[in-house]
Amino acid sequence: SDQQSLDRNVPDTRPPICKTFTYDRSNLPKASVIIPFYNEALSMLLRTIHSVLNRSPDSLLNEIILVDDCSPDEHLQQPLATYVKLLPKVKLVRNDKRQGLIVSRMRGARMAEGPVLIFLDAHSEANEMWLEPLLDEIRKNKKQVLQPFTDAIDAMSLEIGEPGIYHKGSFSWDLRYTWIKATEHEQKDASDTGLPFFTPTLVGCAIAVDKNYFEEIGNFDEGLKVWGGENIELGFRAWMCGGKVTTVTCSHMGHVFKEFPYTFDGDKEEIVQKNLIRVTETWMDGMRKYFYASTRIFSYKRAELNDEDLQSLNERKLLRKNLGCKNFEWYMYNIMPQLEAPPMDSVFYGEVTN
Ligand SMILES: [Mn+2]
Repeated sequence: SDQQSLDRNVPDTRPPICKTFTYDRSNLPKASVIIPFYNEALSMLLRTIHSVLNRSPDSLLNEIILVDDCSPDEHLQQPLATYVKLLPKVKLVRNDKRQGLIVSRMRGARMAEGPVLIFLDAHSEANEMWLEPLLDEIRKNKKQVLQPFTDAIDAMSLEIGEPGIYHKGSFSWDLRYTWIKATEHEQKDASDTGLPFFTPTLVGCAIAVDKNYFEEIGNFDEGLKVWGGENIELGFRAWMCGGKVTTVTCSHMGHVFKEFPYTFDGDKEEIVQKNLIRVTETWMDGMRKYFYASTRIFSYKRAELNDEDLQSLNERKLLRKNLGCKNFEWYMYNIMPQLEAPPMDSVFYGEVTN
């Protein structure tokens, strides 16, 4: 019950300029933090919860919603339920069966009472003053999807590492998430000014967004199963449909980058491939050809889509039309010019496998 005693000294990884900023808390919207988990180590989950409770001003934290995606782990049953009852603001709901990360996040989002949603992975640690800079950005402009700056927590020692240099979220033509290094002047600018910088796609482990705006642009695409592609899809959608995607330099969040980010029921590769096909078909217009050229498996899987898949895909295409979103070429030229089109006119382009 004594939260302060559970706090530790962590390295404050924010750029020094951030420590000079002040925020008028009475003017900031309140946040609901949504944390889905599946068989997370209890200690890691509690580290996430306590860091949010300890490092968020009471007046700005509406609630923390834990969504158990049907974890069989015993520690996460009665022991967690009993412990959570001792904590202020923490709600625990459990899925009857596995729903995956994306659907679990949306379950939390629908319950949330705060005007701002913050989706957080269950293996995170919020750093000092993590919340105010995010909320202040949303106060200034609701039509954006934000992420804090992510510091890696070492998966073995569980220590928070030194902050990395500034990267933006990108993707390869097979729609895997990649990082691109910000240019030297962008890096200097970010650390000197503490101002947010734009990013083409989201890393996905922590996302902050105005609840109404998120609903307006179609929430997470719940046709994406379990995990995979949702961070790229949301990046495309926000940019192409009149919003923007930003990394908030002064908000720092520790995160354990796991080898397997989320546990799957079923064939992981196949689920992710189908998700990526869905993202491609919804958003990439004529540039889909580069995606399909990157590996032949996508064409095979595309042929396997059934009527139900195609119907739900059409619903997303309709959403895109109704929102009056720009085309993918606009996105590539304006937001992601660093990514070059593959050499389709060369003799061969593609993969080598054994
Ligand atoms: Mn994660």
